[in-house]
Amino acid sequence: MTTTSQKTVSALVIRAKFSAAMSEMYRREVPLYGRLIELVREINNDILRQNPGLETELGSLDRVSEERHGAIRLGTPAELRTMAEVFAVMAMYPVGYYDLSVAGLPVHSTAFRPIDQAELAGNPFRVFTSLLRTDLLETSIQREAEDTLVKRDIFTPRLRELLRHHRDQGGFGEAEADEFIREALETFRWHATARVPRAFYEKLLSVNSLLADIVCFRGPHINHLTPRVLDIYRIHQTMEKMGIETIPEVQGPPQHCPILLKQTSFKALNEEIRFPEEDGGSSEGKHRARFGEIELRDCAVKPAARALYDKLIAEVNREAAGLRKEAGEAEYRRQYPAILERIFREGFPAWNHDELWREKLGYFHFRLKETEENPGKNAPIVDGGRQAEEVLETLCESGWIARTPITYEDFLPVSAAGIFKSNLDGRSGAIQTEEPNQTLFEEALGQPVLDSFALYAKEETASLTQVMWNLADRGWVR
Ligand code: OOG
Ligand code: NI
Repeated sequence: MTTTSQKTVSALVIRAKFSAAMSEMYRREVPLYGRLIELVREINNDILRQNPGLETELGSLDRVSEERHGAIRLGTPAELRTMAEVFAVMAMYPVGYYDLSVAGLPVHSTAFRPIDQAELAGNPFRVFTSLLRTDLLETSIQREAEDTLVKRDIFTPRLRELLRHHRDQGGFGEAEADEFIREALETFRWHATARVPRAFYEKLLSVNSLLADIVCFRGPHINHLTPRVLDIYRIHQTMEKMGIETIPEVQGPPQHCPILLKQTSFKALNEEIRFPEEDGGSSEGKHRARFGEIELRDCAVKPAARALYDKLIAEVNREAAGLRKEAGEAEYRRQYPAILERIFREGFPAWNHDELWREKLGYFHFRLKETEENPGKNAPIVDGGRQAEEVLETLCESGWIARTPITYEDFLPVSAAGIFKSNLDGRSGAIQTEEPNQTLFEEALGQPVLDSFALYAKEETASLTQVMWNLADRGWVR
């Protein structure tokens, strides 16, 4: 081993650099993305200036404005497995299973993301990663798609070598880390030349446009990169005013319901591409894949609240779809926010963080304050015989415990389906079988996906345990 004298670069540093490099590449590929990043920064700056306490609650402006997720679509189990290794180098692990067959799409997905509190606080970069489901295709198309996919390698030979080094050495030195970032980035790059003739592309497109997007190119080009904004309605309106073609509705819970995730996006660009033809020449065409998205992240919620959210959003979509059919797109766009608001006002019981806490619907992080943070107040003396829950309640009320919502770090299948669908080519067909298959996904991945609820619960419990330790430590328990 030659690297003993070389310092190992942490997963966090590699992830932060990789996320920045990806952002830089996407900014060059899709200039509109660069403009949105600037807008987001301005809005975030503004909001943090007006709400001084917010910065510590959410992390610094730099963290919030650096924060983003991307998305890719892979073709084969082998690609998914190697991708999982690439992400593991950056301490990003598969969390959750998302079934998109319910939306007529031949993919299922997971999100690779950091899972540890310190890793998330340092840089929460995530990648929504989908895998083609050839099991939902007709046998002849299935065979053609698989035959085409097996002939490509989406990873550079050097990246494969570096992954082997990482396995053997358990880490990267600085030069290797930089090389890893450069080589891994190649997998996410856009290629304006397809790998297949135009007729084949169009055949796949007529089955489903995701199928064409996945099978016909050299790699799984990053299809969007989403920054985190602190006021999603403001950016949605700004985008509309700028003449950017947005999706008609902000996806997610209503404006004043501070849970989960809200998202808006601009529609996929129709980009020029070239097809190699069998006669040795080439032909031209257009392809829709890459778009822009912005999101707002709020409090993670417990399973019961999540089930309620899913039920209400399904109701909203049913009613709104009816309206769209009867009254058309413009009316749908105009009335959607009111439908969303009404159905949630009737059905969802918590509209601020205090209510989420009281109703036991949200996940929270607790911290015992220092005496200097409560000048002039006596130390709270806690009766050791009381239930932990009561102690917690009292200390929160008396201002000795700081309670902050745990940020939702994952995605929403209904929102994702809406975003996928708004970006399909108009010529796209839909898949008819609705059928989740998590086992198939996990077999492809070579490992089970992690349960996000368990991760949030663990984070909440760890902070409570810490509070109890600190109380005992300071001699405040009698
Ligand atoms: C992924 C769409 C889902 C999100 O934020 O929900 C997504 C894709 O189009 O590949 O990114
Ligand atoms: Ni997204």
